[in-house]
Amino acid sequence: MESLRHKLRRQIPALRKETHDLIEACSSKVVSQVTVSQVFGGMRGVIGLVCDTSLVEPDQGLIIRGIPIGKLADRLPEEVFYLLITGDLPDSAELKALQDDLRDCARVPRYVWDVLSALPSDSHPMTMFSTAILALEHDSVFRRRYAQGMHKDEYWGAALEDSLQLLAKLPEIAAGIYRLHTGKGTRIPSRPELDWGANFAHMLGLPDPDGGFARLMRLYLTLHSDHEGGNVSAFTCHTVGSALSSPFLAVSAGMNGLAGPLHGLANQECLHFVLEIEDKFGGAPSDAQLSEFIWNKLKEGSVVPGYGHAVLRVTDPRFTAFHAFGERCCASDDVFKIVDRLYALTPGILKAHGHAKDPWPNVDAISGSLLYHYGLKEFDYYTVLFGVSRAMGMTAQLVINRALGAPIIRPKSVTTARIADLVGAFVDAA
Ligand code: NMX
Ligand code: MLT
Repeated sequence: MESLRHKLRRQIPALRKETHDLIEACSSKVVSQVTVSQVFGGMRGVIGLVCDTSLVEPDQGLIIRGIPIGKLADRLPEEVFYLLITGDLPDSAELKALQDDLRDCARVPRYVWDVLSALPSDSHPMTMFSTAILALEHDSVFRRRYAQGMHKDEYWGAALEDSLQLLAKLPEIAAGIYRLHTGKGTRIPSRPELDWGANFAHMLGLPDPDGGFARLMRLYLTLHSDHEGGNVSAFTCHTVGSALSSPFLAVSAGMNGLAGPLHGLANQECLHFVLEIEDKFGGAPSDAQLSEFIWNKLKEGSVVPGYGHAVLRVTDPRFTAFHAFGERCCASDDVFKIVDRLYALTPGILKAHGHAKDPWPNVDAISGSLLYHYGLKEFDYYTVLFGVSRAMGMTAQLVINRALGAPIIRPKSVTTARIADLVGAFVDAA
């Protein structure tokens, strides 16, 4: 049986050669052009990054190493991490070796809890989460070995050690934040014999008589694991990591981007939106009432949280996977019913409104309703769950980038006047 470290050590020379040969053979070939609207429009659609862990196709959604996310819904999150980083699903021995590795480094140092306890208890859970990751930088193997003069061919190995240390600790840290933030009581000791997702569910401490919440948690962690390289958190992590900042510094930075309402925090915003509807109408409203409510929000200049996407142009397959789960476990729940009716009505309204390029739901439109059903009702915590999962994609991308010797990120910016100059437009210099 081959460990993850050995497998990567075997794979990396071929990966380096493939990339090197492609650049040698085609270095001046054009893959993308940039228009003025893209320069001013968040670089939407500009191909300027490579990410081999996953790809988001506008008409299909997330594809991890060639496998559509819908086909991975029954896989454990650890299996998906292995797939992201190596390109292969693990066999049972490889999976066990990875799970053993994670168990071996799961203990969270005391100082992390001291730092978290020193924060105001009403700090946003994402602030706590990002701070805890930053604090762990104290023990970074990458930083220590870099200071000792590590050869650049070995960067990926040190980045992998830090990544495994981080992933192993995240469930306990995130569950600890939940207990601290919600005042639900002391931290619940880990049950290392469980898989990563089930152990996390256990440490959150919600009643789970039939194991449904653990199943949801595994699905949640699998579906959110990666979304190619250009989303705010992945791109931020990549940029910070490209300065050879340690994985802890890079992932913490990525989490700060995930904490924004147009990115990962949309799941919190979305449940808030659904509960506002439930509260206003005393339960699930009629379609006419719901349409009027959505239109009023749009007229007030708000976005409908959970709808639209910078890349997708169809219903997010992660939404579809959660929807199938919800239909099995909570179809008669009012909150789920509202989410369901929003799905029936919002795309048509957004099309008629005519602003959003993608009127379809993304993953955040539904995830909260399922958590809510299982009693996880503190919706300002939801983005932390997203973060635990997304750390897998961020670290997988980072390890591969260090293996490929990816250079420091440094695109060129110019002034507005220079853009005008470049395209022959007139701009008033005053
Ligand atoms: N509700 C209302 N208006 C919208 C929505 C929406 N859900 N989505 C986009 N628009 C508007 C957008 O504000 C923009 O308005 P204006 O021209 O007045 O500036 C216009 O439509 C064009 O935006 P797009 O090009 O369609 O979207 P963009 O690529 O810039 O942004 C999102 C993508 C996801 C940021 C945007 O669709 C949005 O704000 N959605 C709601 C928040 C959300 O669900 N975010 C979660 C993303 C997924 N995640 O997990 O991170
Ligand atoms: C994500 O999962 O990162 C989001 O869907 C946002 C994105 O891809 O831009």
